Amino acid sequence: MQAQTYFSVRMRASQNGSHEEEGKHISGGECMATYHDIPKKADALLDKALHHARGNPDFMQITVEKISSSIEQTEPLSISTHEAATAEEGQLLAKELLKREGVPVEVIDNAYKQMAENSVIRGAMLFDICTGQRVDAGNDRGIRVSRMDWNTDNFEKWAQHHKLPNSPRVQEALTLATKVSQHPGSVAELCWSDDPDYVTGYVAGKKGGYQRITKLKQAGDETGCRVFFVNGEELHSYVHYLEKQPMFIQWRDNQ
Ligand code: PML
Ligand code: MG
Ligand code: MG
Ligand code: MG
Repeated sequence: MQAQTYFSVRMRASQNGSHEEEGKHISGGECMATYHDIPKKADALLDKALHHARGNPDFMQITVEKISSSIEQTEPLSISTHEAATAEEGQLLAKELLKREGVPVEVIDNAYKQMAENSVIRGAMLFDICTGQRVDAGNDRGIRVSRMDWNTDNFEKWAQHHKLPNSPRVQEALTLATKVSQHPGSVAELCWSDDPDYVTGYVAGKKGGYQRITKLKQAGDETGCRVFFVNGEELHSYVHYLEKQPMFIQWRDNQ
């Protein structure tokens, strides 16, 4: 049990009404804070939502909840970056990397087909690699991974060591991908941003770690993707892990 009490702080913002009112999703974010740090962390989320390339929100919700369960701690996934000259080249590589993580081709194809049909999902779609079927509720909410964070000082040391940009976006994405990958039922993740000005995405998995691909879509495209490929998991406990199990990422900075 950690000595400190932590709080989950999460934000979602939309335009033309709330998400429930079919508003356009603008931004979301999650972190964990001590009581003392809640104002600072909530302010960072507020700032993220108010200055977003997808537009200005007219609905925002920031939720603060005390965390009662003990917080796990884990190392970030290993990282690599693949240069792609075009989105087509990047997408071919993404499919290849998913295959290497053990996702069957038919399941990858089905996921891409469903992605094209449901382009506005806010959270993640879940696909079972045994049946190829989408196994979350199938609505436009998807599953939202929550209750994770990576101390910024530690992240900055990690970024410097790996000669990567000191970017909150990479920090958030690698935090999420690491938490997801930690679960024994997770096989792989495929993600790219719904921000029109950000075209780098990644495939993450237990074999290859966090594998960035520098171009997965055209600039200006507001269609994002987040898919988790799972291996025959009991869904209720898997989703509970994604939404509720608190986790800190901590890099050993003695290397
Ligand atoms: C997002 O912005 O929603 C996801 C970004 C994924 C890629 C981050 C990176 O490694 O550059
Ligand atoms: Mg985003
Ligand atoms: Mg954070
Ligand atoms: Mg704006």
